[in-house]
Amino acid sequence: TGKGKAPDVFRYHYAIVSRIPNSFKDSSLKQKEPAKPIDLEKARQQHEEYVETLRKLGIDVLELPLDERHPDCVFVEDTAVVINGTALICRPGAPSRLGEVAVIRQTLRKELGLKIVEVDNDKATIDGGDVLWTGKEIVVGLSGRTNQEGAQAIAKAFPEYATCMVRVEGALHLKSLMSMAGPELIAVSRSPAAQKVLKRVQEQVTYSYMILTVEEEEAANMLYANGMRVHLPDTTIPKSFPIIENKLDFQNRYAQDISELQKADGDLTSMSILIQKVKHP
Ligand code: CIR
Repeated sequence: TGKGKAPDVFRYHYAIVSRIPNSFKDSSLKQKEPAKPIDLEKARQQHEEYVETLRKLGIDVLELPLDERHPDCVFVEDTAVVINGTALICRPGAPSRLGEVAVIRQTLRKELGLKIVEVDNDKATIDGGDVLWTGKEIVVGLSGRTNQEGAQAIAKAFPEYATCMVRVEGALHLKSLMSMAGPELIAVSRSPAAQKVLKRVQEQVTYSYMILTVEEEEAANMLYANGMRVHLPDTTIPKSFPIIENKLDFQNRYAQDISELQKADGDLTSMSILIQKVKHP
């Protein structure tokens, strides 16, 4: 089966991922107390499978070497927002993660030739996990990690698109609660926390979107690229899996288990930065 048709905005050529350091096991940030112990070998295996899955989508994956000084470095999504050839280098809201951006900046600039934009307000914090690019506009979650100054920096970096802000509670990031599951299609769970934030999104956005309602909160984070979806497996999302499986236009899809990364609050979008091919003049 060929690759599905996707509008150009969701057609990606490259991805940046980062390998998992040993420090991930004990020193990565975790919301849940007590945290479940992480099986490092299994985490690495799942990450390798994730990379393979990205390759199956036709994406050329750049794997950065692991960085022991940054236990959360596998969650590259939080370090940069890349839309349409421009990369905004984030200022992650967790102080332990600020240093992760250096290698990402370098890679985006030198290896991928993107236009780099820096945040010029040192009060601003941004985690890329709070930035939902719908293909038409940008929704920024104001969370424990991303503040108003951060949202303003995003709006300034991408003046060609409308940017709106929504308050996020009860989740680490906006994209822990919703994600794009197709062109003009937002996946979101039935959970009260997710529905509350969805309502705020719908009040703020310029376009209207279709909604795919799933059951488990973590099922709402999927990865849509090149006409295909990557979602969690039935072992993780038993109630939502049949909903996803039965969607007729979801023929091209991959189930990817990331259970060990979820223990550190990772999700499918958090482990890659997706990038379109830049047209050099
Ligand atoms: C953190 O707390 O920053 C990491 N342990 C998890 C970040 C996950 N990022 C994301 O979903 N965008």
